[in-house]
Amino acid sequence: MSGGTTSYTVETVKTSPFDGQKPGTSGLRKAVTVFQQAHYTENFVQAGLWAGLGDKLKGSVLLVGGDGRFFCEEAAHLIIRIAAGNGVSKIVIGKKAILSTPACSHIIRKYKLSGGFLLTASHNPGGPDGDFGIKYNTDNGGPAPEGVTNKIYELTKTIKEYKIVSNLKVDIGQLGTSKFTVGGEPFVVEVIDNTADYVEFMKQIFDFPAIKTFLQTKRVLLNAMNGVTGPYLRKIFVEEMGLPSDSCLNCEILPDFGGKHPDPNLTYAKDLVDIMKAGQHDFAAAFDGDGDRNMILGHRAFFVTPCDSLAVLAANLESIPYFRQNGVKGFARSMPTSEAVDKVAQRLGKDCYQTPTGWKFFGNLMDADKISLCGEESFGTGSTHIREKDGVWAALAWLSVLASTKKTVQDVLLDHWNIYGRNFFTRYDYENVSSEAGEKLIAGLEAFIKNPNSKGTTLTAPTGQKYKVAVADNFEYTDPIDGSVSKNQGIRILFEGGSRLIFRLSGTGSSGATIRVYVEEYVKSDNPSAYEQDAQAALGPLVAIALQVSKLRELTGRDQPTVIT
Ligand code: G16
Repeated sequence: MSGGTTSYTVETVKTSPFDGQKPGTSGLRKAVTVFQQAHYTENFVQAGLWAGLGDKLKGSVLLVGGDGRFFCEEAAHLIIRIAAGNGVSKIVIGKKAILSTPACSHIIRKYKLSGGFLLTASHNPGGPDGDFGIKYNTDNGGPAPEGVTNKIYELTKTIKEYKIVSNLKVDIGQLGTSKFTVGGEPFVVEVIDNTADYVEFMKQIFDFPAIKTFLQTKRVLLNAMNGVTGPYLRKIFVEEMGLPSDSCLNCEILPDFGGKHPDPNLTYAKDLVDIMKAGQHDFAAAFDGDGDRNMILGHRAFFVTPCDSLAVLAANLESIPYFRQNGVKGFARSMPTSEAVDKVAQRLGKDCYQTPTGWKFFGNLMDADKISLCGEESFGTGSTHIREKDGVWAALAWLSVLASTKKTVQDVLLDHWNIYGRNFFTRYDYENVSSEAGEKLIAGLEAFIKNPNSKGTTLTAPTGQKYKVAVADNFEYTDPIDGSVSKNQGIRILFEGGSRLIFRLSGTGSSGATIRVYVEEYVKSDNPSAYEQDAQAALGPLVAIALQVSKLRELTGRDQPTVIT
């Protein structure tokens, strides 16, 4: 492939700012129609280049990859043209702009690229009426830290022009390298295979032959939910591990994810849960649109909460060659994630860090070698192998644990609770609530935590259980590596005995507000009849207190959450 000898000229296009281009928990996510407005995507990409690369912009080498959702290819072409206009020397891009988020992180690190643009709204629905998203990742392969995302936002508020080579056309449907001359300087676009680098990397991290042997006697289902993981699942589980092709479900990447919500949880992956309930399979995993989230199920749809998944992996990392070779440092979890992993850290004598929600907060800890494994209640699990959470990696990690312990998923969990006790955990999501109701709810809780009488007060559930407030605050995080401070990261009501209620507004929605209520109750290991209960039954009283103290029903008019996980 080659762009020929034509010399291209850079144009400077006049523009004006758009409101609301503030990156959320993970990049800018809006309706596709918002991104399709003239200059909207261009402004954000230009601001991303300035903020992300500063004086290293000229001559930089960037990755572009996306989850295949509607508008990905158009956005990729725009990024190529704007990058060319800004003196970027090379773009590395997946064929048809397709790369999973974990693969993007790996490729940036492996080839020592300057950074990259990830085109995804993750688990949000896609299609012309769905959502699109753009995220800038830095040269460590991870999401840009807040310093950079804040700078992007500031730049989008004052942007007056962007640079572009609007007539530059590249065929991104074919592997190979295209060379151009832009303003007298060389500009290269390299289209790479979607899965090769990532699959190769997984083979270095895990013991593929051991997993393959284990899988010979097991029935397994892997659900790509029509997101980006389909081709990765086929390569790894069908071609490498020899599973029958019908083990991998919904593996065709669809621009609208088949009209579904590509979010691997009990609500949006209910089809998989129902198949698992029939009892024909031993293990299942599902992945989100861009492949960084995972849900793990055992026989008869035994659900592993992401919090427990993190804790179990932390306790069993020696099952995985990568950790046997590199050793295990500390662990980290986002604040709303249950304290199950803390208990493993304590027993193993490791540090355990508590960060705000958002994978970007783990980056510094990983780069400083403070942690080896981290995770979030929002179905994210990952390690230092890259700087994003990694769905397929998590499934392989679980299969490694099962292969080495020779136990079922349920028995792994029962044994874990028997040692550490159980942190019952659930999250209630109220999606698409009005922004006003969301803000009022947080304001009411702010008043509760600021009231000096709240600490020490006892809250009583309608069923009589009592919980005494030990701490009530709005979580603030000081990054132990760079000292940066992130305030207002979620209302915490912490009770004596280790139970917790957390309230936050989601930072990944594209309109209105999503209220998240996180509920956790700890039961000690000496009480098997308590820790073997159904989680929703065990958490009922605390959920009732959460609804009371937040006045959620009154403020939102909602009787039921949209999603319970
Ligand atoms: C993103 C972030 C995660 C975060 C999740 C939920 O995940 O990368 O760190 O936990 O959003 O955030 P919120 O509660 O603010 O909606 P993803 O998979 O959407 O990129």
